[in-house]
Amino acid sequence: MIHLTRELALAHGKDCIRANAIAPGHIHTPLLDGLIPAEMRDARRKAGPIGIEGDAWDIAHAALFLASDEARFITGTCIRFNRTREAHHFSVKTTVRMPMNASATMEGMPINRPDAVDLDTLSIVPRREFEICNDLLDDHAALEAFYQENGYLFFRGVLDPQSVKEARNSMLAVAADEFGLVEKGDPQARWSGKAYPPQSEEKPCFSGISKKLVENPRNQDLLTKILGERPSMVPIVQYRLYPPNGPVTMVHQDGFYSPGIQDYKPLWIPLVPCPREVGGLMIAIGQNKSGYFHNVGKEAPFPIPADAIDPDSWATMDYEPGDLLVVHPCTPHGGTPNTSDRLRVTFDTRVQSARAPSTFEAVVEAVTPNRVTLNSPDANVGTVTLAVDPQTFLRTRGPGVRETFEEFAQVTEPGMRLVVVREGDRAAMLRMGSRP
Ligand SMILES: O=C(O)CCC(=O)C(=O)O
Ligand SMILES: [Fe+2]
Repeated sequence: MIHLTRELALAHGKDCIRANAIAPGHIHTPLLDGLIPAEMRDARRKAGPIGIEGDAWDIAHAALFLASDEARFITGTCIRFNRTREAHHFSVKTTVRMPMNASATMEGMPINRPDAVDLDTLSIVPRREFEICNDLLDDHAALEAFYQENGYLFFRGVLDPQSVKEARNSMLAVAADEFGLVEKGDPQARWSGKAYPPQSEEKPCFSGISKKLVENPRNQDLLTKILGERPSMVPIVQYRLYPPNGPVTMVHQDGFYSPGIQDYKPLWIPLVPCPREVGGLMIAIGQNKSGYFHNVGKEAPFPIPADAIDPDSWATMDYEPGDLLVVHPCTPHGGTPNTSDRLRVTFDTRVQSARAPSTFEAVVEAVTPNRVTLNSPDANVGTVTLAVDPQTFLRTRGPGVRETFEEFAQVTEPGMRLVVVREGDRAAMLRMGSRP
């Protein structure tokens, strides 16, 4: 509505027609009398910063003003009423849970702006390109400095070509056999017209594709240079087979969604040519130094406000198979739309120190209300007992289902395969294993 209002104002200003909008929020009207309980009415009243109940007269006076000659110079605006939340007129949520312990890694305060307009990923037009970092590979200090300063590293044609081809073939085989997205054996990956079902990115049919590529000896050498030590794969991978005109990944910061840990490097890997029309990843260069932009004043997944990120910082590239984009956990990034007739075939994975991995797969051995004993196949981890506390991010039953600390001991059973993030002696996250 706000965009429509602005467009109308721009289009018809020359005809002396003004266009303004009113966003009422929580307003009590005779229609609601008896429909909503008194407690809800009270909560709605308290939810606003002024703490009084708005009624239809408040809206009418605003409309009268906007329509009057006194408002002759006002067009393309929106009057918002005493609100703390968008579009949740009947939901009275009294608490907004901070995801995990994000505040611990944040500079300053989290963004808490219940009335902010959300950033629309599709409205972003990246105007910059990346710098190519290949010549920094042999100077780890320079590489790390570039990464911290700019929030990314981009390398051209560095991954072992055979490993990339194999990963592409494996993903295209899944695309054909599991999802019917392409003809079997079509290296062009021309799209069949079928949709990629939501939440398919971690399906077991993909398992092992990332591991094979990451463990290729030439890629291991490359990743050792990038990490400054031997790498191991974080067992969380998203495989993406994105058809034309499908949904794009909304702008987010990976670190916001993973508890505490910052000692991993997210990798984004194109397996087919991804020129602009096929789409790929765009990132906000240098915006990794301002903490998290996610708005905790909104519902999960806490969309970033439209005005939070410098619009001139957005960059993307025409990607080729063999390229590698390393994104900082605090760098805002999102997908760009696929407007071609081909599939966008990419995956994103993460690497961490092999010596002291903070994220690992493990099988639950024993559970108490505030402890979990885990057995990891990774010899660097072995068997560990970790504390579980109310800040532990618990999602042991699958995507989208979060458990409370109180439920933990009931829903977590010996034998469960989990992905664990450890922070010293405590579990920062326990998440259902995904066969990466
Ligand atoms: O490929 C995409 O659309 C999103 C990738 C992403 O979020 C990541 O690599 O962390
Ligand atoms: Fe991401």
